[in-house]
Amino acid sequence: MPVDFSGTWNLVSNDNFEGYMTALGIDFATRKIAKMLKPQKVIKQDGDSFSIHTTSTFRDYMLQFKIGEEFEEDNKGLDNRKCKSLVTWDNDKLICVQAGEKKNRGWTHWLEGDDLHLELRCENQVCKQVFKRA
Ligand code: VLP
Repeated sequence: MPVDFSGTWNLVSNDNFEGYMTALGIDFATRKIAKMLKPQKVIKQDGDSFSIHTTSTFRDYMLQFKIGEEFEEDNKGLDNRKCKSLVTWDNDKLICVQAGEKKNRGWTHWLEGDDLHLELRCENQVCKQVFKRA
């Protein structure tokens, strides 16, 4: 039985989001707003099908995927770059590789105790986010 990420999660910590956003080429004004946000994630997991809805007072981002099936990701409202994205399991970690213009782009989700962890990677920058159940 794989782990179940389903639920509503609130951001409690966000290390080096600034570095990650800069690597993505997000402009200064947008970064200033974005780093103040406390996004919420609503994750639905049904077998190999996932939806991850990240919401905030500023912008929302909806991602839907199936494990092992590459898809076109548009990153609309984020950096708006298109990627070929692929999510796979690595033991109990969910790993996404976002192939495109930016090197080393992707993310990893895992559960640790009662917390949801997210590592966001772009080029040489790593952002570490922790969420608690709402
Ligand atoms: C863009 C970069 C902030 C900053 C400007 C807008 C949506 C894994 C994955 C599912 C993400 C979140 C990416 C955040 C990139 C910010 C608006 C913030 C709220 O999550 O859960 O897509 O990639």
